[in-house]
Amino acid sequence: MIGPDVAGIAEKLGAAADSATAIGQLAAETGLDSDTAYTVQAALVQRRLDRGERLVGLKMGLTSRAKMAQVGVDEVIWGRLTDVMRVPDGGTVDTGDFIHPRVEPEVAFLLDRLPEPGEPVGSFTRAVRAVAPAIELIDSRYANFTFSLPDVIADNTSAAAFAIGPWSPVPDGLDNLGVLLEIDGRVAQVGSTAAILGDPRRALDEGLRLAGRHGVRLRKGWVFLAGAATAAVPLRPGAHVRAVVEKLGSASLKAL
Ligand code: OOG
Ligand code: MG
Repeated sequence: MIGPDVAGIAEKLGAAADSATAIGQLAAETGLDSDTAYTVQAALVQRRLDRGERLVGLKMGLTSRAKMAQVGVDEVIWGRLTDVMRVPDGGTVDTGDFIHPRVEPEVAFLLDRLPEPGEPVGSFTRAVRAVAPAIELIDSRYANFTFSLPDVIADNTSAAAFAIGPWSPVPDGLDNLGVLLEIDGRVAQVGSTAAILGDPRRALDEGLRLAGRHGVRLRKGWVFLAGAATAAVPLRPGAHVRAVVEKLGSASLKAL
């Protein structure tokens, strides 16, 4: 049997991102399942690496009920981050580079000594050197930000840009810190890190396990986004965005 055209789907998604033009969903018509969708994701990100981008980390998606409910997909997913997606803390993004950008508050980990593939994380403080508040800018390449599970996996889990606030040493507890997303100084979303799989440290176990299934090894020095604790909010031109995580401080960006 001939399977879905992995290279062709990756090319369509890459062209949609490059031209900031939405496309229709592809999984149903091409018979794409979640496993093959990760192969499409690898090809889509390879397109970026081929033009000189570097892999700098991994992001988790749909690790909170708020996110699952917002997009109507209820499985934890993961995607790849490259250097070009990183915006300096306090930096500027151009909304014109994206289709329908949304922002969400995240907790970032700076990875250190990780277990061998297949091994559990074991000591979190060995695996993670530092933690930081972060903002993820997501931009589904599908029209109306609407997708199935394989569609969003193939689309590199809507990854588009991210900003990371100041790094802090790993605090004693990460499981119940208040999270705020502010737009122009007004609170747009409120949550707790408890919303992230009960404790964002679990996101790392899930990331190691799920990425490991596809032969992807997390690296020392990589950034790891644990997944948003709240729903995402549309990013409008001119907006000042700040994500605040209790004990960790804040990350911010401005939109043109
Ligand atoms: C998928 C990406 C989800 C998160 O933090 O849950 C994600 C989407 O919502 O488009 O990044
Ligand atoms: Mg996210």
